[in-house]
Amino acid sequence: MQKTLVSFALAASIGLVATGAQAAILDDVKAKGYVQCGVTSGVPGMSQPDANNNWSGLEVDFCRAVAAAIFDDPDKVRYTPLTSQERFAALSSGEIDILSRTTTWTMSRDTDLGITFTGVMFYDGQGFLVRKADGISSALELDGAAICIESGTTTELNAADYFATNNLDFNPVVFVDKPEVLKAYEDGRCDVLTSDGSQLASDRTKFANPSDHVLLPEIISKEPLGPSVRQGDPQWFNINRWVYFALLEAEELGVTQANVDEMLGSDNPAVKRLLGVEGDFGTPIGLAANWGYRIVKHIGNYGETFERNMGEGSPIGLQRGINALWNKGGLQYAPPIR
Ligand SMILES: N[C@@H](CCC(=O)N[C@@H](CS)C(=O)NCC(=O)O)C(=O)O
Repeated sequence: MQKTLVSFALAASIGLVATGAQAAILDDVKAKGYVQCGVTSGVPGMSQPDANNNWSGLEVDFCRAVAAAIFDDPDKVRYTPLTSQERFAALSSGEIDILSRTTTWTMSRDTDLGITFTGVMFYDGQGFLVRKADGISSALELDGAAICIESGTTTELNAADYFATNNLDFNPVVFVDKPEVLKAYEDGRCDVLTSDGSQLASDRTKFANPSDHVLLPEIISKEPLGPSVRQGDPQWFNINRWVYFALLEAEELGVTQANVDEMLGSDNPAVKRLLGVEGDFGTPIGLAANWGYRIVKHIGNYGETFERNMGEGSPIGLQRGINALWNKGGLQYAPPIR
């Protein structure tokens, strides 16, 4: 009997610890007053600091949206630049609260590293950038080429697969961070730069003469890039997942940064739920009822952040393509808020 009681008490205390752990990240974030967000060392359009260390980009906007939902203040974010190799340990160890850094959702990362992906901010694929002067028109002409790559990436693995599958050789020139990769390519130490297509578009903007470099037509992989969080905290996972969905839902419903206040008076029940005018979808995830309003007020909807950071009017100049909403021919789709 005594034994049963003891084990019950033990189980209960373990249960309590587990429950405490579940709420830990949001509580910790609220207590410290900011979200710690893992980013790149600088990829324009995704995450890039300016001269005053103000970060911007699509992936930065995701962290800002989480801060807006929690604090009604998108500036309550601190940034940790990470190399490809450092990023997962930084998340699993608790050094950062969110990893939002050009990171491809793969099975092993999702199941074997103590982290969980929460959505896809950018559906991407790996491509190749070469000097126009070299006159190369297809990746199949790259036999024996020296290729600049960052280590600890899917990029490295996909290149190996692609060249092996096509019975081609290549000479990988591998670096641990982005500035080294770019410098090596610019210095002519390699013939080819390979990375996620979005990054190649971004990298090109950094070169002295962007039009001297061309993207080859082959896209050799699927690179669903999205934020991830530590495993074991369903509340933090849900917050991150639903912040992403709210960005999409706002776009689908036509709620923008410019009209969000007017939309508070909308008759559309879906708009009312998104903005917290009707129902309370905040309390179950530890947020205020108007968490969706806060996101759109401070960040805008998904389409607005895409256009501002990566879109045709931005220096990166990408079309929406498969990142359009599902009802506009793309893959971006949010389950309903109800
Ligand atoms: N999406 C790929 C590649 C991501 C990646 O880390 N790419 C490098 C460049 S190829 C990067 O973003 N570097 C930024 C940095 O080191 O700051 C992955 O998740 O493995």
